[in-house]
Amino acid sequence: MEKKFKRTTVTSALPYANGPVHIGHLAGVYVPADIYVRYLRLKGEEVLFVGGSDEHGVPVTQRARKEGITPQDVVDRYHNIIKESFKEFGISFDVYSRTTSDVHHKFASDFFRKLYDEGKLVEQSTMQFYDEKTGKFLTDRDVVGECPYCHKQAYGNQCEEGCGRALEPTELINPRSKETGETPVLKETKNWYLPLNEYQQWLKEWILEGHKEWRPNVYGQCKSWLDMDLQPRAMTRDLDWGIPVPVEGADGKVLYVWFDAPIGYISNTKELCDNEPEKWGTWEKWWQDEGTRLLHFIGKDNIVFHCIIFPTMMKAHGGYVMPDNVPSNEFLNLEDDKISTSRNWAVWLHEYLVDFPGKQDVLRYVLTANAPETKDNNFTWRDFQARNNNELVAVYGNFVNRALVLTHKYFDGKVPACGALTDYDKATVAEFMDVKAEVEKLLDTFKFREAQKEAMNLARIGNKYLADTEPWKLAKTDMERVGTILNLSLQLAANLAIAFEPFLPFSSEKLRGMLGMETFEWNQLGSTDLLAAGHQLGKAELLFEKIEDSAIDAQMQRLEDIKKANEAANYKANPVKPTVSFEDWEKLDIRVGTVLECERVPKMKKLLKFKIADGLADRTIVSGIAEHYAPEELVGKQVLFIANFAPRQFKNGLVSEGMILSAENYDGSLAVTSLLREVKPGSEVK
Ligand code: B3M
Ligand code: ZN
Repeated sequence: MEKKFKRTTVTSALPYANGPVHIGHLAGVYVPADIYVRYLRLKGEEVLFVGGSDEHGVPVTQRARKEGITPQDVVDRYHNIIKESFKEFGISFDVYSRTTSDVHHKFASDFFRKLYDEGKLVEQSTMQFYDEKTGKFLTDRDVVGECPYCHKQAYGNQCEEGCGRALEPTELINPRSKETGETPVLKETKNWYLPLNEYQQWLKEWILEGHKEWRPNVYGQCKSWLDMDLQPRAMTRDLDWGIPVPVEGADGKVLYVWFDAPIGYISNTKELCDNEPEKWGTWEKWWQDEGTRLLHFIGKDNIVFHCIIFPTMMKAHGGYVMPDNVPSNEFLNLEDDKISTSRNWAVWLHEYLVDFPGKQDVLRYVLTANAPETKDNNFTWRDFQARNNNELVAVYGNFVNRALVLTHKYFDGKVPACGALTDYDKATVAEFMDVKAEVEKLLDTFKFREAQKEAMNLARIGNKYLADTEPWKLAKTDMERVGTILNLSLQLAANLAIAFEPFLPFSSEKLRGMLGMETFEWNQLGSTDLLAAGHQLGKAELLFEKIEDSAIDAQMQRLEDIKKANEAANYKANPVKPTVSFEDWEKLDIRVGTVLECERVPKMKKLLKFKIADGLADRTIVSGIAEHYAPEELVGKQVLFIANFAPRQFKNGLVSEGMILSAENYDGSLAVTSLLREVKPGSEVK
């Protein structure tokens, strides 16, 4: 990266405080941002990492409504859960605050007021959807209906399930109120708009000409926006949860959540700087100084807000630097299915920590290995296990462990002296110096997946080196050579601790302790002098441990259960068949029988053979319910059967004299019908 900046401000999208965070959040935004920030810090660069909770907006009010609590209750609960999850996963924010803070309310309010006073906003009366049942205007997300472009179900502000387009609620076909299902009416209301159209030319030059290096997905989305005519966009809303619009006559109106949320990055910075001015200086330094490079880490559904709307707000306000890059990720799926909070289809971070305590780095590793950088990607539990067992344990952990254990064995845990290097040693050193340049190049261009893969190559080089040189075989004959091999191996292990710090901070910290390294910095990477001869190593411990099948099976079972619960919740009965006459019904002879015997049929795994007392004689009925009942469960029970069903012969000669009635559940499971009260066998069902 050319050095034209003095410092970097890194923001990561403020998650809505309406629920806990899951692996999709971590993979899409927080892990990559954290890797980048840790990398810069390790290089000794001046960097600020801003996070926080987005506590306004309709998702919060929707949750409150569902649970019958206040929006403030909702955000208090989830802000704390989210903040704790991030801390547990080592997401190293310099500040993590919230948009309900006083500092933020004032900052966002002042920001709006300045735009208003300077005539940068356009006042417009429009017809807005209004729910007469509740007496409230409906926000964009409170209205649902059919997308006019792709005809999928869409929210009033965006077609999330379908084409992804931003929408106006009035564009929806067949709009309905999400809360009441009522068809809303249009009612006049006054709001303030940001005239994006006036900034279109500037945006085109700044992004389309000036930032061709942005990721293709980001650049492409911007281009498709800027190729259309931008429209003024309302920055206020008729709603009672949010920051009151600081203008007379604006009662019952609040700032649009996408107006106040990105300002949260700035107000959170201000909060930090006001608290620790000696350490951080002024907030202006991080947002308005020409020497500051601004980066927004976000998910793909936030691109337009960070590349078009927020920059336009800052441009209209004046004084701010523009984002230099917006590394946005696509989405992460879970077991080939879209992650969804409402369907509970997610791996929640706070739950992961209970199931896999101390394994934060494993998840970080797997999420980076599958980072959805260029396209949607997929998380599976089998892959999680395989990457842990075959890469972290077998490659990284194994190499480090061998280097340390051998040193403890042959040199009492003291770093042996390095003798003359063979050509093979030199080639190995050269190889891992290449890795450093490669990892840097990839990190500088936000290619985290590839960068981590390269870092892993260091461990592969180390493993190969030990396997090829076989120091354990030389221990009887040439201790000096053994010393050289282990010295180089330990230097490599020390390099691994540095290279992996951005990716796997907990493991790096542990490894640093085992190697007895005081501190390290990025620029030492590639050095073979990180550990002096004679330096005492700490105790060798395992960096990673194998994950057993049972742990993965438990996770798969959990997902299976969730899928079932969702299926049950979504079950819709089949439409009713054509009407039958009374005469038709009378043709069927349905009777009650008592099960005398019941047994499995050899070689026919679906069949049970019944002996039924039907009041006249005993009859044999064969029924395909063996996968749903154990034979002994049914003996002695009364069942309903069709007595005049034409006898059916099975392949093995068995003849069934009737049919037992069962109901088919939503998931295909069968339940045998029975009576609420006992009757004589042979009783007819009428
Ligand atoms: N809360 C949307 C989201 O979580 C929003 C991001 C705000 S960033 C300023 O996807
Ligand atoms: Zn659509």
